[in-house]
Amino acid sequence: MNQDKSVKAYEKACRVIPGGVDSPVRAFQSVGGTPLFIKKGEGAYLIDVDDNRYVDYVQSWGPLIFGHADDTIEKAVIKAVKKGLSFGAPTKAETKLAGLICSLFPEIDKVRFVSSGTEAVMSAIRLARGFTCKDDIVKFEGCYHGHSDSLLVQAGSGATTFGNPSSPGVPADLTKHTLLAKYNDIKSVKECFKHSKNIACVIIEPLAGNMGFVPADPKFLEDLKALCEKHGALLIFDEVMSGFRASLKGAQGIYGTVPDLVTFGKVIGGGMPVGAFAGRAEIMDSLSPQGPVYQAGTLSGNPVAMAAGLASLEQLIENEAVVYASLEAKAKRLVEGLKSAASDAGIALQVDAIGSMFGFFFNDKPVRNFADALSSDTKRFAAFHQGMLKEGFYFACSQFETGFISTAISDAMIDDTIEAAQKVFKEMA
Ligand code: HOZ
Repeated sequence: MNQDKSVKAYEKACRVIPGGVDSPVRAFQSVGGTPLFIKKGEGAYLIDVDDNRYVDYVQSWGPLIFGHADDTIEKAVIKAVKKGLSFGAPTKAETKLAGLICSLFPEIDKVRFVSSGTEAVMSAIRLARGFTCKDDIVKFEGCYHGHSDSLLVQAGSGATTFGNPSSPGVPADLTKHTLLAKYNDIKSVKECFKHSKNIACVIIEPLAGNMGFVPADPKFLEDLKALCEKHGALLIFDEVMSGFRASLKGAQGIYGTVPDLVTFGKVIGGGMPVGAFAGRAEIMDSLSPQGPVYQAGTLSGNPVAMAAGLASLEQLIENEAVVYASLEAKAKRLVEGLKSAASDAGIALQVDAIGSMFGFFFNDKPVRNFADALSSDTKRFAAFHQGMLKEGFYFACSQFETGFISTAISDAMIDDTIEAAQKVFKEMA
């Protein structure tokens, strides 16, 4: 497979962009080779600047649940673009999208839109602190909640991929308010509450997607909720990845545990930069201008982004039963096929899939937390990634990320993926 043009494009990018990329994981450093430079996306496929086609299991890291350049979303975006790109003033589209979200989640009264998942989480944390008048927060090792200062502590995703789960440039004075607990381990959370009487909130990815794909145990989430209630702390679900992905109601729709605040991103913007945080009116009304907690953004609720989000969510709501059942069946078909192909080659692979999210670890033991995830064989992952790329299949370029199925991916494509994986696993063994 010729990737010369991507290699050249990367060299050129490295001269003017740090590491040649605008988000670290994209650089392919942990899997080797150079990143593909993308010319366009078409349904299930990514097409690079050398005109190679790949079945895309990354889907822009989650947003593209209907695949690339979905017709309905594209039309909605073009219609909105023609009316103006940004106003910095309210539009009815914001109210409509917020209303749609409130109608889906009975426990959500109000929503505020921002431009990214990082911003959504950062704002939700400030709101939780302002509302409870407490300073400390609890996060879990290996969970990634964007790159804001207080949350870049033992973080997953790129931070883990590059072996620096905590970043220089974040003053210790800021992170002293961030307490760490162990995923799926309620005792470690109890320890945090013993240690501090000043905990504003506990934030968790209920389906962790940034240390690889690691679902929470249902009982663990229930216990977490009870513990937060007991101590007067808010429970925040970071559903930037799992929102509208795991099910129409995200992880909440699967587990039934209701958080106090929830953050969204990715699918909620249908491929445009959108994030949101949401919750009960008594909490959300603490936000400025109604309340004292300040949060703002010129591009928040951008009309083009709202149009894409609406087109995406309306399609999902209309086709809920068909879409999610079929996405989950495909995700399971893929991971079960990968597992059996790996096992035929004598390679241990742990797999999981919920809704349209999936993950696999080169590990002989089940992965339930960050330490387990870190014990996976990243060299094997790199070999698999390189091999699959040569066969025309694009997986996330780190062991510590999640895969996504879009409606554009067919059973036949999945079967081809498994066939290619059989070949790659044999070569690896
Ligand atoms: N941290 C993102 C995935 N969890 C990667 C985003 C990107 O590189 O686009």
